[in-house]
Amino acid sequence: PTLKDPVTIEQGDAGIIETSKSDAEAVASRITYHAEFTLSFSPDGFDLPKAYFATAQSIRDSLIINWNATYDMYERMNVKQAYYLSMEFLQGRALLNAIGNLELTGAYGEALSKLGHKLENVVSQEPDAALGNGGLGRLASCFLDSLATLNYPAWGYGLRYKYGLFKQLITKEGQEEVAENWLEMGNPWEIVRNDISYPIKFYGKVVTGSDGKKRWIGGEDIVAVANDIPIPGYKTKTTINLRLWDTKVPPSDFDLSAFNSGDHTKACETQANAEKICYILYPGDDSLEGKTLRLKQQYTLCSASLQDIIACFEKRSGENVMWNEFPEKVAVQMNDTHPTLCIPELMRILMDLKGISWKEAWDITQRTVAYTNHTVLPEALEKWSLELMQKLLPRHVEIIEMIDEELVNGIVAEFGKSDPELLERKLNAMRILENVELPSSIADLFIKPKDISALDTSADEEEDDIVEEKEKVVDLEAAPILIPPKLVRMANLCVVGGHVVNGVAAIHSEIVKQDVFNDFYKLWPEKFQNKTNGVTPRRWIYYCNPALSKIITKWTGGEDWVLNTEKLSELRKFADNEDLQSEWKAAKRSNKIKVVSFLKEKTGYSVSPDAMFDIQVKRIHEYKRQLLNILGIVYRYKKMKETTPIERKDKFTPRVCIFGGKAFATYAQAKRIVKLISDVGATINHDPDIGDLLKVVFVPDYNVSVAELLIPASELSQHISTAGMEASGTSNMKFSMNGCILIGTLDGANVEIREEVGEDNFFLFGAQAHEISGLRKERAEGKFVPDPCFEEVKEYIRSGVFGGYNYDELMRSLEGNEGFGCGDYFLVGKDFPSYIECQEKVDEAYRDQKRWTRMSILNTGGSYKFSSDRTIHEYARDIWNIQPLQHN
Ligand code: GPQ
Repeated sequence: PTLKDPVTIEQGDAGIIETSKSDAEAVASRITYHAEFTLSFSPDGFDLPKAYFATAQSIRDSLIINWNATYDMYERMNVKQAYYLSMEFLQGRALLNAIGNLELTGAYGEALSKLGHKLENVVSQEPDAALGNGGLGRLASCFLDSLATLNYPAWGYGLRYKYGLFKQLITKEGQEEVAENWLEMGNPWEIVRNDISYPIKFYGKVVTGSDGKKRWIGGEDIVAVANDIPIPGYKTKTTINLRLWDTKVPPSDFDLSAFNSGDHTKACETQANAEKICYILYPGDDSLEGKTLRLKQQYTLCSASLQDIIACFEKRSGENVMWNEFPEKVAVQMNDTHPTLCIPELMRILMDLKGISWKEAWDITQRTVAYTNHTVLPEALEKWSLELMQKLLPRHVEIIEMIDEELVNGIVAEFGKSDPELLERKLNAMRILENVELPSSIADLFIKPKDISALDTSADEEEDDIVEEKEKVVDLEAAPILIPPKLVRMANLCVVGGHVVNGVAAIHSEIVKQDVFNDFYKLWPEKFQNKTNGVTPRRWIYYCNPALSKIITKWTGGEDWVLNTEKLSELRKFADNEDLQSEWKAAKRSNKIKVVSFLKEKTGYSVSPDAMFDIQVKRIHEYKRQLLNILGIVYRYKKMKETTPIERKDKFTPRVCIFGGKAFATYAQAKRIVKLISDVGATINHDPDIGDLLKVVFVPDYNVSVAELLIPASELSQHISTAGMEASGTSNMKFSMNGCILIGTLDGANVEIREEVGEDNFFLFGAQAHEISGLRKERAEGKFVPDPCFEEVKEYIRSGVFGGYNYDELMRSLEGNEGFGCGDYFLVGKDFPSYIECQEKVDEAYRDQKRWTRMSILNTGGSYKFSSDRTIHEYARDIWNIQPLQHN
């Protein structure tokens, strides 16, 4: 099976199929061909890592054929295409998904076994592509899967980070972070396109040419190079593209004379400067750190992607480029505010490079871009220093200032000048620029002391009165004056510059309209939409849970549920069927047994597969309230210790409580929570009084692949954020699909999941979103009286039962009235009693296994709404206006 014995191939429905030999033989010869000629291994007896690379290379051939066919079709048909811009794509592994989507699982399994390997061992060799932090990045990846599967003409654009999300170690100190060099062994999926690259500029200055046109010159120049990752759809030839940009110094910029004169460091400096832009995935998750590098990353994504999109539009337009038709061919979706610079960048390109007027460019931009909001946490709404942006992107700041000025004029026109207070409130809420003086014609309306920002030294110093004012105030105060920094509010720019703003779950979209962007909503109600998130049923049921998939296929009468998720609802009518129930339980048990070995291997702890698997896996964040979960466990443990051994067995349902998730490296409170969980585990898991009644395990380095193992084995999962704070959540959907019952608050997509699966099949507790501000106020006024059980559990932790670490600071955050770091902002104390009570109901329900299995079946049967196929159809119809395009 080498070049002497070439493999003849033919296009099947979704890939290459060997004609003259059996599929498995053809596949085996392709694998050995790649082992020998692509990777230069000896084809005889290659080890597991090599088997992975050769297998991936062989499937990549099929993907490339399909990728090219899909691309050619888009070119030929010149249809409207959507572009999903995201700073994160949390792809996970690709091999099993690719083989399965091409319907070659059987052939590959057989071929690999001929070559001495098991398919499942080969696929687990692949490192996770972790170019994302959590939900937002994984959503982007689920969307790509649905787009390809549903044959929508669409691409993803992102950055090719050399180091993905850090690897998490759990040591005696708690969480430690290690760099994740996922590309160390090379990446068989990427196709480097050295011929597709675009110039990117930073710094420099703006000059006006003799023709009156603005030009951005000087500064630092780099190039962005395309790396394409083919994304195969399920059972379709459509293979779309995830184009990831890598940054390099322009070829002509290498400082040869510096190198020749011996200054090697200087010669390599520009190289390193350009390359470091794509070194690391910014580890921020729902947090904001203003860093030049991050802004460079964001601009690189926006500029390279738009240049590419525009080049494609021009090419497909031929001789006659009609710019006003751009929005009829292009839809750009901004995944949160990270790609906001798309707006001024599109304006810049259209005006400065294509000679289009402001008015027309603004119309085109607005009709092209749309914005998805993923959080209402105020600290996560990105704001950039105007000063930093001015230095790095001077032309964009001019454009943003113009947009802001037009907005201000629009607000004045709308609200008039008769009520200065109302007008001022509107301007403060809606302006893109914060702490930046208003044009004097408008500022004069407000009879107030001069705007503090006029004191900024960067203000126009030629105006004597301002300088005098500054001195006067400084004298009067005799203390340093805090000058509020001038900021650019990216979310406001998105709302103003895009034609649609959407939230990611029904309750979240309401909060977006009624609270976060209420002033905009009142002005432009038609801009606001909801698009409840979804997850791909391919990765999150079909591939990760083959045991359950077989049962679903059997009881729904075929595999079409993988594409038509509504078919899952047919399971409902068999929820009480004893045969289904016993098959269902057996599948869950076999998945649990896999997790038992995994936990043993990763943590050393032995757990029983007979206990209830109770899981909370997600980024560690105070608002997600892992602390509530672990306090509940400690309370349970304390009660167990207070009970006689016989009573204990009767009273408590055995549980294995599993946690997983990464804390942002500098988020001290989140790291304390990780430490507490692992300390509690260390004590309880070694307590002979407790045995299998309770185990607590923190799984290190939670990622997509670990999720694929844990979720199918879960029985109870926790989605217990303070109501109103989790925009949607997406793991809740994955758990429910896999027959796991949720315990949760009325937050994010929990609300809709509960509606779909039925309230009897969801464990609900806690305060509701509309009550939260009142409850916080009550606390701040010192009126909240915590339940004794809450005081008891904190006291127990403080007493040192869980080792020598001082948990006082962590416990104090749950006490007091107000302030950062105390005052229980996330209302753990308020919800604690109802959480404990609800957990007792969980115990009771689990003791009745028939009832539990019924609830489990009804969860899977009620989860079909949460397929990302449904979500993508809605985006395509309501925001992008794109149609599916099939290969014939
Ligand atoms: N989300 Cl703004 C992230 O994972 N990272 C972010 O930076 C922001 C949001 C999540 C959000 O917290 C979840 O509730 C959502 O389910 C998820 O985005 C996808 O919409």
